[in-house]
Amino acid sequence: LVASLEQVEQTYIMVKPDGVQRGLVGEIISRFERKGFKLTGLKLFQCPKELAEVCKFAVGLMCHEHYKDLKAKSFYPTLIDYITSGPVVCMVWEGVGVVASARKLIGSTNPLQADPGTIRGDLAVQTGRNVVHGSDSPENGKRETGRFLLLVFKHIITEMISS
Ligand code: RTP
Repeated sequence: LVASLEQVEQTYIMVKPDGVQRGLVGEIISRFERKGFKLTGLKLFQCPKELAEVCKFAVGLMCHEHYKDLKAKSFYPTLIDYITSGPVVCMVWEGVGVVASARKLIGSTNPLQADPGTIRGDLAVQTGRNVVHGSDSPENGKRETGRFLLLVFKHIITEMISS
């Protein structure tokens, strides 16, 4: 009843290539499950680097709208190299207050400043290898979840055409 009175949100969580490579997918999923949020989407995806650089759609899928805002930053090329260096695990999690709560579970961008008990605080040391992404607002949660669904539909349609 409480949940029905409050706003159920969706957030887009992405285990970055270092998290997948280090075998942290289960650990990260487990933290969201134990907190009590609901997993409503899951897909392993690898973005070809050429696509990430030239195709707005793919950059959006992989790097989210706010990465576009980071385009002028000196670390942007490194960020693209990092995010396209291996498969990522894309997820949608649902629940009341899930956007802000997920950011707390994830911890500060710089893992050295992230509190112990958070994913980055416990499992990472470098900003450029900070294991996981989470939407930073309910609006971006909707936007990034929308892109995730497009990615899944695109995959299903490609499979249907090629079979
Ligand atoms: P995210 O979008 O990945 O959840 O990260 P965030 O909101 O905590 O941080 P944001 O400022 O949006 O930065 C996005 C990602 O870019 C990389 N980064 N590198 N100085 C650097 O080298 C630097 N700063 C940011 C990180 O991977 C960060 O998560």
